[in-house]
Amino acid sequence: MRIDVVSIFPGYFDALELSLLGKAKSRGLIDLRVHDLREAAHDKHRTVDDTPAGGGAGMVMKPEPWGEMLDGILADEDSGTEPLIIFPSPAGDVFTQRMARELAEERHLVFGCGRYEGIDQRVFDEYAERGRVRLVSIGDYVLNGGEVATIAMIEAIGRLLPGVVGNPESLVEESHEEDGLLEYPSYTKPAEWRGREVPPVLLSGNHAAVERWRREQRVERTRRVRPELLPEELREA
Ligand code: 6GU
Repeated sequence: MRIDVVSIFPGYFDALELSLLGKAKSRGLIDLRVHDLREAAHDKHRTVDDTPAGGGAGMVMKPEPWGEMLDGILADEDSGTEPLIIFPSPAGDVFTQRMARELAEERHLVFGCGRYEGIDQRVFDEYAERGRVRLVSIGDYVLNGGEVATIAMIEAIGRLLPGVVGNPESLVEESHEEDGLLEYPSYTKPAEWRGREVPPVLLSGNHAAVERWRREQRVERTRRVRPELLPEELREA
C-alpha cells in the first residue's frame, strides 16, 4: 500500500519507523511518503495559515499550499488506481475497526493533516469533486491537529495488510474483531505473583474449559465496560 501524508510537522511520523510498521516499511509492504506542507508555501515565511473570512478566533489553513501539494501527489500517482484522500477531522465519520478493514483494501491513501482551526473548505470541495475524499475522526475529543489521529489510523490499517503481522491468527482473537466483543484477560508465568494467581482453569490443560472461560470473560467485560457493543442475543441481566 502507498501512503502519502501531508503535514506541517513531518517529524511526528518518525514514530512509524519503530516496531512492526517500521519493519513493514523496510520490507516494502508499506510505501510511506511524508510531505512538509511548508514546501508548497513560497513566501519568505512559508505561511500556511491566515485569518478566518468573516472574522473570529484562530487561524485557517490557506488553500494554495494544499492545492499545490495534493496536485503533486495526485500527478505522481503510480499505483494505477485513484487514491482516497482522508482529512482527519473531529467533524468526520468515526474511525472504527470496520473502517480500518475497509481502508486496508485501498491501494493508495493520502492523509491531509490540518492544524489551527482547520483547512479552507474549498480544498475539500475541490478534491471531492475530482476524486474520493473522506473526513475521519478518531473519537469524541479534541486534538490540536490531524497528526496523532493519522498515526493511529496508519497503525490500525497497516497491521491489517498481508504480511505485516507475523501470525495472522493474532489478528482474529482481539477486541473489536470477530464478534465485536472485548478481549479476555491474558496471563503468563509465574503461576503466582505477589499473591495473585493465574486463574486455575488456564493451567488445567482442559482446552474446552479454557475456551468457555475466555468467552465468559469477554462477554462479562463487554457488558460491564461497553454494553452498547454487546450483540442483541447477549443483552439482558
Ligand atoms: Cl481526526 N482531528 C482532530 N484535530 N481532533 C480530533 C480528531 C481528529 N479525532 C478526534 N479528535
